[in-house]
Amino acid sequence: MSRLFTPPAASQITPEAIYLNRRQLILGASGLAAAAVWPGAIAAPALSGKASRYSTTETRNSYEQITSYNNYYEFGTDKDEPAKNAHTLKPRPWTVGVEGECESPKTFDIEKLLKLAPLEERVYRLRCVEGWSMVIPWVGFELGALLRQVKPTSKAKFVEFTTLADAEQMPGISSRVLDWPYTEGLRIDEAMHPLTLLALGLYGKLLPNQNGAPIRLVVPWKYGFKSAKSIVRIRLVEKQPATAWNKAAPQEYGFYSNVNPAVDHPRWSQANERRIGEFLRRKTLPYNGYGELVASLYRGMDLKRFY
Ligand SMILES: Nc1nc2c(c(=O)[nH]1)N[C@H]1C(S)=C(S)[C@@H](COP(=O)(O)O)O[C@H]1N2
Ligand SMILES: [Mo]
Repeated sequence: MSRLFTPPAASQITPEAIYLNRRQLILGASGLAAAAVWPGAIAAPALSGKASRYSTTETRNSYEQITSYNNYYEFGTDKDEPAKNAHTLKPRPWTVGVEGECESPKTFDIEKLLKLAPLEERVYRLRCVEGWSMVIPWVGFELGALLRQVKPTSKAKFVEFTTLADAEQMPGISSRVLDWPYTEGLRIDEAMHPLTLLALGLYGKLLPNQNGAPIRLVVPWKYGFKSAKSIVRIRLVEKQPATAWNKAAPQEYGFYSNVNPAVDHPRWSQANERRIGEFLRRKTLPYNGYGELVASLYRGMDLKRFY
């Protein structure tokens, strides 16, 4: 079998690294839905495994909460609309182009990624800039593992993510809340950070459409909008890329968007948050609680200016 991912050196293999076991199939709720839309589509693979050392031990939000309270404006701006409308998204066939400032640009087929990428479960906090948060058990692989496959050049200083924008599949595209397609960006060191994940599933099942099927970014120390859903292109670039939210309201949404209780959004205090399912608000932590792992990336930067 050809390999998309160079096997890690023996010393790098962690006990928590888990691989897709294709003989062990379960038909979860999302698997049944997928099979109904695409006859012959693969069932949701079982992706359980030991928790990663990057996982939080906080109580997870339920599958029901994670899949029914969403932001995915391509399917409507109300929290319940993506779950109602996203059945029209077709996550197969699907490819992700990885290109730009690199030696060997490649187009990755989603089925091959599912079979060959070193999948791991990562339980992360997700903090939306609107002031709510959830704890979500993602299944995915490190973005850095994919980027290394295309050999970034020294000019690759930033990464731009472009997501699907298809009016036929996405009813929300007809309203101009954002300049579609939804694009996002990271600095290259943020993109290569081991916390930065490309998720293909959650709760051991393939991603439901409303959560960004078939592949979405997860950057847990940044506000949720950085975690772009249904990605079709990843481009290594020299200059800081424009992002959809920054274009829409530059004074509200900066490029960095690190979770920061000390810097308020013009419309929402960022000092505290409501965990979905809880009543009392809790304090928001700098970098969403991941400061020990990521604060060094921003040493010497004025976080009020680079919000
Ligand atoms: N393409 C796309 N990606 C997106 C969004 C969107 O509207 N479109 N919303 C973002 C926002 S604001 C948040 S908080 C998270 C929500 O992810 P979830 O619904 O899986 O919790 O997705 C982000 N990714
Ligand atoms: Mo968000």
